[in-house]
Amino acid sequence: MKKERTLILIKPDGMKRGLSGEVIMMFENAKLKLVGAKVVKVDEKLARKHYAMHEGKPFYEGLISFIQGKKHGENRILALVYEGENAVKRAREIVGATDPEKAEPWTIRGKYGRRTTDGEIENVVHASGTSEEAKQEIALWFKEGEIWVE
Ligand code: FUP
Repeated sequence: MKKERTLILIKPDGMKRGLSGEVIMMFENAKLKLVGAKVVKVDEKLARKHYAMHEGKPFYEGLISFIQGKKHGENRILALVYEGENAVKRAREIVGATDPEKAEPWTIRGKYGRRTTDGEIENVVHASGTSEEAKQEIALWFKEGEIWVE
């Protein structure tokens, strides 16, 4: 088993609804180790870099606006880095499917995510999809000295 790191973002919908404690508790219960945490105000440049892979898709501009908190009047994001064996896959299991209506009911998105009446996804958290993605995303959101090392 390989020890790896993954990036979790508690998005503006999660922050606005006061769900950060619930989310952190679910990762603590899974015994993933918290090694980085900070509140970030997301500007457009960071939003576009983070979601570069979705550029051009029909939901892209909505996503850029959403992640900056423009839809919730809440521009705080809590960025977290977790470490552990198979951390990327384990975190994705806790987070659940992208579409909250398809996410298992015990996952974060299954419990707390929703689709708005316009059909937009508000799924509370982001979790890196692969180990490679996690490395790039952690480097985007955190400076080197901000991550805990033994
Ligand atoms: P995930 O890795 O589960 O966060 O999902 P993606 O990277 O594929 O998507 C990022 C965000 O884009 C999702 F959280 C919600 C939004 N999205 C949509 O609105 N519609 C889609 O069909 C896919 C993603």
